[in-house]
Amino acid sequence: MTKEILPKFKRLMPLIPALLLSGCTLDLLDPRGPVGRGNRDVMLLEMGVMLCIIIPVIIMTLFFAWKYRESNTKAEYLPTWDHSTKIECFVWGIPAVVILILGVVCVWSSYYYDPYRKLTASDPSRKPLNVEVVALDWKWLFIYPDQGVAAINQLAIPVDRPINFLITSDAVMTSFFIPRLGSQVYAMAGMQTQLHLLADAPGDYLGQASNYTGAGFSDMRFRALAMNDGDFDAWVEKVKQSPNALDSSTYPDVAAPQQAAPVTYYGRVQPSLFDGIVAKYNNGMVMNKSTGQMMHMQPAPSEAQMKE
Ligand SMILES: [Cu+2]
Repeated sequence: MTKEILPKFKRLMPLIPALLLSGCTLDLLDPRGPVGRGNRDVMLLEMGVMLCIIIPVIIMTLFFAWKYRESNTKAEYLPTWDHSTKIECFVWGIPAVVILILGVVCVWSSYYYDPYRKLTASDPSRKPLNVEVVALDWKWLFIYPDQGVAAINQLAIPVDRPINFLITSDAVMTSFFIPRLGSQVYAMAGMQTQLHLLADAPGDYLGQASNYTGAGFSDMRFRALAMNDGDFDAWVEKVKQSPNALDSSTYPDVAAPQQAAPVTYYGRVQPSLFDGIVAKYNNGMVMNKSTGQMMHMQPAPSEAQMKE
């Protein structure tokens, strides 16, 4: 019985990895923008370089164990051997070359794909879109300062237009990440981090918090909707229709901890609210983005202050 089944099964074994892979979509390996593609290429290149070591080492380990087995009396036997320049060259030379290659790739990609480096669209007349991102417990607030609107857990972005994200947190530290567009960047209270991304195809991409932050963390996700200009303008109009306003009187409720927060639109946003959120953690000070000077700012109220 076993003798009949085993040879048949062996012939099918190469199909097993294919079955395992068909079940998952690997966002990181299927990017939709230049930064995501660059991240993927660097990752694959580094994996390739490392496999150049791992595969020969595994093969040699098995081969040497088999060749110098106790029962093989024909193999070379050197009980007093203690040095081989040839082996030393391999043992030190190959790792040195690998570290050199990985080092050059690492330094180059750190500068080239620096999240703070500004991007230009294929059509340079397309101005970047500013989006202010606030990480809350456990939801994402996206403020569009130039459009005067905001949304919870939904990010709409026009295709082929650079997006300048300015990121902070009004809760614990977490990380802002849209895997198909590339580069994750930390969100920290009192800090303003930056990220420049560009989507080159319309679509609905997953966005997430990639730092564990407690109870509501698993629902701290959003949809990043990349759309053409007409659809983006329509989206902004739709958000503007919302009667909800985001200002210092409504902000504490918006920022209060909430699990699995639904998508919510705000048709009006108080100007400089983002600066106020940053200023909350810096004794009312915030850096002016155009001049780099520190300026005083009315801190955004917190839930505790409203209850007093
Ligand atoms: Cu880390």
